[in-house]
Amino acid sequence: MTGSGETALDPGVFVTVARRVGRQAGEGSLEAVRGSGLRVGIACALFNGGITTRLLEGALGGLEEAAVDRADITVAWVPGAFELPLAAQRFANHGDVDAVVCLGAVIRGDTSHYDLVAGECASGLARVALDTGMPVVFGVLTTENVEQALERARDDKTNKGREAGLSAVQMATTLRAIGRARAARVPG
Ligand code: INI
Repeated sequence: MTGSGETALDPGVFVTVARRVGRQAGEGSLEAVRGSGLRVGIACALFNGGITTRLLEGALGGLEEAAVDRADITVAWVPGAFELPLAAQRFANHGDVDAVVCLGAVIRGDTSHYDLVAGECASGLARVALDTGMPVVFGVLTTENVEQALERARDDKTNKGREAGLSAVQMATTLRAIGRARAARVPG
């Protein structure tokens, strides 16, 4: 999930870093994140719905693994990936959530304006996250063909929706931990 071979994370790094810093914020593994009490919004594109609903299955599975209560999860359907940033912005400003997961599938073989849809979606989601301070996770597949998209939406631990769900919990808890570290430095 976080790489393979030479790019994979060595879990021992957290021990060696701990010896050299005052504090670390956030879990060192997506598998270890815990999200009970967190509220999560999921925006899911209907375009290429055969793929995006597999991502949604993965995301819901990931949130369940992380112990997020189903009552704390809201799913919002949007027409396509282009609309995901606006839904994410609404969740961030008015959705009463701690993190937003955005799910979509933009497939180059199927569209001449692939770059436009994928690019606007990615930059829009990044903008929402930075403008609002809300963790917004990019669970959008951008692939050359349907086969590649299906490969990333399999019913197993490699599902990119699962990774997006766990990443949302990771970011929400890490940002909270950074906030706590800052608060701890304030006298009184
Ligand atoms: N939306 C997607 O989510 N994936 C695509 O591959 C795609 N293609 O092929 O164009 C797509 N287009 C729709 C777009 O996201 C908007 O919903 C539509 O343009 C209305 O604004």
